[in-house]
Amino acid sequence: MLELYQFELSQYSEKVRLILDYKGLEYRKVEVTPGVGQIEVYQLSGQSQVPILKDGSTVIADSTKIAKYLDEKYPDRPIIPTDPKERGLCLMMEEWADESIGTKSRVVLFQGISQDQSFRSALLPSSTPDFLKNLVEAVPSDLLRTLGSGLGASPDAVKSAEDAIKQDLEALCLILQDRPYLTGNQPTLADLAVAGLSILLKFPAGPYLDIPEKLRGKGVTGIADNPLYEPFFTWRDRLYAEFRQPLPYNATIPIVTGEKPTSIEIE
Ligand SMILES: N[C@@H](CCC(=O)N[C@@H](CS)C(=O)NCC(=O)O)C(=O)O
Repeated sequence: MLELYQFELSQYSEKVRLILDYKGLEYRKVEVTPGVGQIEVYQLSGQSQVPILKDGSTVIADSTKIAKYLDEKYPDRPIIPTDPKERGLCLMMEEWADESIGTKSRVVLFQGISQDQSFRSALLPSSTPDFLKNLVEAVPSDLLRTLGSGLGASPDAVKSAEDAIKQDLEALCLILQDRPYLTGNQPTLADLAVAGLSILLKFPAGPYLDIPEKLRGKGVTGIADNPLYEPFFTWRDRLYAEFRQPLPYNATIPIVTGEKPTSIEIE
C-alpha cells in the first residue's frame, strides 16, 4: 500500500492527501515527529521535509514531484490537463500556490496564534498533558511576537504576508465567480494544491483532519471570518465534500516515526 510520511497539520501533506483521495488511491499515513522523526525521512529520501511518498521501493519527496509521479503511475482521474492552455494555467497556478499560499499562510497563522490563546493551545497534539496546554495558553502574546521576530516573522513580514494572502484570496474569488474549478470545468492539480495549501488560514470544518474538534472550521481572524473571502471557503468546502475522504478512512492507528512530540512545529 502507498505510504505517506507526513505531519497532519502540514499544508503540503494536505495537498498530497487531497490528490490521493481525488484519485481514489488507498494509502497509509505515517505521522512524522518534527525533529527526531525527520531523521528517518532523511534516510529514506535524502532530505528532511515532509511529505514523502513511498510506493513499494520508490520514494518521492516534494509535493509537486509526488503529484507528477502519481499522475503518471496512476493515470485514472488525471489531474494535469493535456490541453496546452489549460495545462499551462494549471502548472502555473500550482507553483504560485506552493510559493505564495503555502509559505505565507504559515506566517499569517503564526500571527493568528500569537493573538489567540485558546487557538494556540488547541494546536497542540491531543496527547499533550493539561499542565503543558495551560502553560502554552499562559505565554503572553507580546512574548510570542518577540519570538516571532526571531523566527523572521517580524511585524513587517507578517503585514506583507497578510496583504499578499488577501490579494491571493481576492484573485481566487474572482476567478471562481464564473467557473466551478480554477482552470475550467474539471478539477485539476491547481484546485487540489490551492485547497490543500490553504488549510492553515481556516481549517476545514468537516471531519477531514485528525485535529482537535475545536480547531475545525477555525482560522485566522480577519481572513477566515471575512465575508470578502467567503466565496473561496465555500468553494473549498464543496471541493472537500466532493473529493476528500472523511476520517476515519485512513485514521487507523497512524504509524509514528520518532518519539512522542512535546510541541507542534509549523514550518
Ligand atoms: N516544497 C516542499 C515543501 C515541503 C515543506 O515545506 N514541508 C514542511 C512541512 S509543511 C516541513 O517538512 N518542514 C519541516 C522542516 O523543514 O524541517 C513540498 O512541496 O513538498
